[in-house]
Formats: sequence, C-alpha cells, structure tokens
Amino acid sequence: MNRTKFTLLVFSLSFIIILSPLLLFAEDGSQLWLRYQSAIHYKAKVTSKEKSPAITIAIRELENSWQGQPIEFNLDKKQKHLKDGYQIKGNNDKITITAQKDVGLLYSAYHLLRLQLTETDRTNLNLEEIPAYDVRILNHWDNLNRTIERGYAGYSLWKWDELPNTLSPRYDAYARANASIGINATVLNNVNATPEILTGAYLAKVKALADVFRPYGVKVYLAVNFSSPKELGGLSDSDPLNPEVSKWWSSKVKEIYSLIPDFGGFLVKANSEGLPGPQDYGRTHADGANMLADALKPYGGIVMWRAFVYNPSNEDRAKQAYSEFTPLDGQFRDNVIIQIKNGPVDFQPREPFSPLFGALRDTQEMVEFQITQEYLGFSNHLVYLSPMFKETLDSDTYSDGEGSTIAKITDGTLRPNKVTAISAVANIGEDTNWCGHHFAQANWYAFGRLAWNHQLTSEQIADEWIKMTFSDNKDFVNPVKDMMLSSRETAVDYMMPLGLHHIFAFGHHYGPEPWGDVPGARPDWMPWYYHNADSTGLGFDRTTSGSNAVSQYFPPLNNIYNDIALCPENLLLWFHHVPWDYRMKDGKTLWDELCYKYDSGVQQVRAYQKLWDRMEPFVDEQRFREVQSKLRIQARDAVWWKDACLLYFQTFSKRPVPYDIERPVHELEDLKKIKLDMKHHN
Ligand code: BDP
Repeated sequence: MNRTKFTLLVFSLSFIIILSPLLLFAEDGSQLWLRYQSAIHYKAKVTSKEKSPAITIAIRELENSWQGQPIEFNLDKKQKHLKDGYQIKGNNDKITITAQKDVGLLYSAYHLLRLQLTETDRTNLNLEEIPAYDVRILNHWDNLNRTIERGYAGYSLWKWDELPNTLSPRYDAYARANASIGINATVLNNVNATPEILTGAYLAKVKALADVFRPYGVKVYLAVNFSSPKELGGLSDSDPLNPEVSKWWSSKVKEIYSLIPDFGGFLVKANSEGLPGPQDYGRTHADGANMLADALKPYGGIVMWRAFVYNPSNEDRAKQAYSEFTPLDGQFRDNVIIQIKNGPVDFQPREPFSPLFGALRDTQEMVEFQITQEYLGFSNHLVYLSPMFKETLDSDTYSDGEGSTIAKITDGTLRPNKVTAISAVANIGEDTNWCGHHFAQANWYAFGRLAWNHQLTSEQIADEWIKMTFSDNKDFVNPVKDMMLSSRETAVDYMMPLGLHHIFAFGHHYGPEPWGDVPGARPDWMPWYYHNADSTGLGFDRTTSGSNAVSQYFPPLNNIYNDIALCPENLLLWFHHVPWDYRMKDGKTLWDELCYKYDSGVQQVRAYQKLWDRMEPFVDEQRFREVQSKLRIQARDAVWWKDACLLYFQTFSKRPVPYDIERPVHELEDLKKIKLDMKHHN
C-alpha cells in the first residue's frame, strides 16, 4: 500500500469511527422494519445448488445479516403444495430450507431474519409456511403526474419522467420491503385510470419497473380505463361486444406480454363515479369483464373487476353493489375476480362487512382494504389497521352455514377458486419514511402479514413490527403495543362511534362536517344522507321498514341487524334511526352514550401522548419527535371532531352534554367556517 492510499484509509476509518455513533442514532424511518444489523465480523454460510436472481438476493440478505447456523437452500419443484411457501428445518448446526419456487427461498430468508430481529429462538426449527392467498396485491392510486389520489406521504414513488432510463434506488427498496412481508403483486396506477398508461411510451416505463421488481417476486398489474379503445385506439366506441374492441384489447395485451412476460393483469373500475364502462353500451359488468378476461387468458393474466359501483338513485347506496352484481353471479370467466371493498359504502372507520361476500356463489371474490388513511386522519393520526382488517376477514357471513367467514370464502377454503387474491390501497409515497407517519408503516406491514396468514393475531403482528422497527425492550414493546391495538377503536370513538358514517368534510374527508350541504351536489355525498339527525333521533334506518339493506345479509344476520335490541351497538346507527332517549345496554340514553364515546376517544389520544412521552429513552431522537408531533395534531383533531359532532347533533337532541365530561372548547359557528384547502371531488 502506498502512502497516499494509507492516509486515505486512516482518514476514512477515523471518519467512520467518529461518525458511527451518530449514524447509529440517525433514524429517519427509511429502513422500515428492515433494520437488520450487518454481521460485520461474520459471514453466514449459505449454500444453494440452484441459482436465480431471487436466490441471489436471498443469499445476499442472509450473508449480510444472518448471525446463526449455516443454511442450505433446496429447490424442490415437486412440492407443489407449498405454493410460494417454504419449510424450515434446523438445529444448532444447520438449517435446511425447502421451497418449490425460488421466491419461496427468498421469503424464507426474511422469515429467518425476522426471527433474529425479534429475538426468537432459532436453535430448533421445524416449520412450514404456505400463503393463504395466491395474489397479495397493493393498489397504488398514483396518477401519471405523480400526485396520489388519497395519498398522504408525498408524491408517487414512480418517476415517470425519468423512466425507463433512470431507475431510482427506491424501486428496488420498495420491492424488497414487499418481498419481506410476502406481497407479490402491485397495481402501479390509479383505479381512476387514464388511457395513456397503455401507450407504448408508458408501457416501456412499466416494463422497466417490472424488471426491477421481478427478482423480488413482485408482479406488475395495471388499472385500465374502459374507454381506452376509443380514446387511444381511435375506435368509434368501446363496446365490449364490438369485435373491433376485443381485437384492440387482444393486441394491446399481446404487446404488454411481449414486454412483460409475467404481467399480472388488469384492475378495472367501470361505471363507477362517472368512469366509463360496459353499461354505457347497454352491456353488463360481466360482458365487460369477460371481454378483458378473454384477451388475458392465453397469457395467464387475470381481471380484478371492482364492485365499487353506485349511482345517485333512490336506492340506498349501501345496497347498490349487491343489487348490481348478484344477478350476474356465475356469468364471469374463471380468470375474473370481483374486488369488493370491505364495507358496503366506502372504507369508513367502521362498517359492517359488504353483503356481497358469500352472496356470489359461482363467482370469485376478493377483498379490497384501504391502507391509506383517507377516512382515518390521513398520515396525521396513529391508527393501527390490523384489527380492522381482521374484523372483516373474521366476519361470519353465514353464507354456507355458521363459520363462513370472509377469510374462508376468499381464500378458497369454502369455494373452489381458480385464483385467490387480497388487495389493499397503498399508503406509500416519496416521503423519506415512506408512509408519512412512522406508525403508518405498521399498516403496510400488517396487510402483507395478513395476506400471507390471516390467522395471525393483530397482537402478534404489532409485536413483531414494533421489535423490528423500534426496539425489543419489553418496557417499550408492551405499552406501545397496547396503544396500537386500541388505536382503531379510539379513532372510531372520536370520529364516528356507534355506527355513524360518512360525516366527513366534503371532498378531502379530513375533518368533521356533519352539517355539510353543498347545494346541487349528489345527496349520497352529503353527511345528512348518512346520519339523518332530526328532533326524534339519529341514524340510517336500513331495517325492513327502512331501506331494507338488512335483507342483503344471510340469516341470522338479517334478523340480528334488523332488531334494534339485537343489533351490535357498534353498528346501531348504521342500521337504525334511534331515538335520542333510547336506552343503551349500559343504561345510558343514546345521546349520553354518544357524548361519552366522543369524550373517551379524546381521552384516549391524550393517554397516547403521555405514553409516548415516557418512551423517549427507547427511541431515537428524530422518530420520537416526529411521532410526538403527530400525536399533538391527533389530540387537537380529536377535540375538533368531538366538539363539531356533539355541538351539531345537540341542535337536534336539545339535551345537555353530560356534566362530568369535558366541555366543548369551540363554537359550532366557528367550526363551520373551517375550510381546509385540499382539493378533491366527493
Ligand atoms: C373513494 C375515494 C375516491 C376513489 C374511490 C374508489 O374517495 O378517491 O376513487 O373511493 O375507490 O374512497 O374508486
């Protein structure tokens, strides 16, 4: 080594030594839950007879961070039952991993690193993991101009201007994060799709992303606009029964597969909220979906056709998807799967499950969740969504008798599905910490983990996420876990308790606007349509004497929901118009109960603030402060929600706010003047 090189080495070493403690503490959330320590003095021994890009990544991850026994990878194509999964067997001396696909070996590497980071015993391993769903997919509502519909973590990750030539390092990091939790698919663009995504120029960009994601087992899908043949192809219409139209789609699909041989398929929002669809030509959703399915079939692609359809009509909005789709049951191709939002209206803080689940007996169904917190305080509020996802998946529809949960209907247990899938609208953007709020990362994580195994508990998922993302000190893990586990119910309490829904500010959906009334706007976008407050009471009558939405549920649920005495109280105002002095189970009147719920939501957020402040010794400075600051916003917003809703509903109930709870600190008239500058339609 010559002198200059030596000086350089000494210089850089001292630089690293001086800075390393700082680097250690500088945490900005960009690493997500993948904060594996590098095994500096140790390089794990990993052997594999087979080679592939996914296996190379798996070996690299383990060599960088695994601090245990030597590992042997085994690819056994005969073990079909493993699907994307794997078996891990091992003792103190050696670990053997078997998978039938290379991506299974990659998933197993992340499994081992998770065990290591959560300090789980790794000396005696004997486990088999098989994913519950074939397609575990994120839906990005990203526009081509890089804004994100309902996105609260900055601009889109996809830098369309720079693609296909420049590849941001975050594309790789994104695919790695997904692979680490078993997510194997992504829809890159907004369901409110523009035809432009299907132009040659954009497909070249999509291909570049697909190439980056492929080694991580993440397949690309696209949302398509039903009018593309007309708007892009110059055809006279986009009628699904017009042979020219299906020819156009077939050749478009061929072009896509020539660029992306493992392309996943299409996601379609049609005849919904003003978007074009087969009904524009007097055709049905089945006609539209099947035409696309036929184009994709030769290549193994699928169509995820959304059931989120409703029109400003006299029929209760909550009933419309069911009315529209049940007559079409059995008419869809076997590579079509109907994508149904968890609730019958729209990702509210709490909804009953959509009655379409189980009602389509001869049609494949999948759930759509929303990870991005459109209706849950954006990226300002700490709301851990796993309990909400599980509430839906564990709901018993009774479609095939007791125990017909949504999980079992959609994962193939009860229905012989050709393809099973589960989806969620992503909360990922360009922000350094990916999701805007450090705790919102937990919702991306939880979706992936549940898509892999819906039997995991919310507690298990929170436990591993906290340990991986922050610290495994139990004095940190336990209180923070309690906060996370209660946070969804807390948000429901300060926003919309007892089954209230959609009383958000018009358009952006951030704050409360139960009084909202935009002249000339669609009634089904107005809060009064949903809360129906009047001098007699509050809530939407969906009983047999009201809109009769209860009849869309299988017995005994239809009767349970229909009967005010049996209806679960957390859905009471969803199904009933309830008198203000109705006696709740705890003996309080509806009005008092409502007041106590709102107050309890506020008190809970205050308790989270106190809890978090005590966690300071366990957390790096930056993440501690950022979460602390978000909790302050959440506490202020909770009071805003409580005052707005109670003062407004009080103008109908004419009853006092119970004297032992905190007094309102705002004037209703002042709250009504708040107009946030956030542009959006409904
Ligand atoms: C609603 C959103 C809207 C979406 C729509 C959808 O407010 O931005 O386009 O759902 O899912 O929740 O299509």
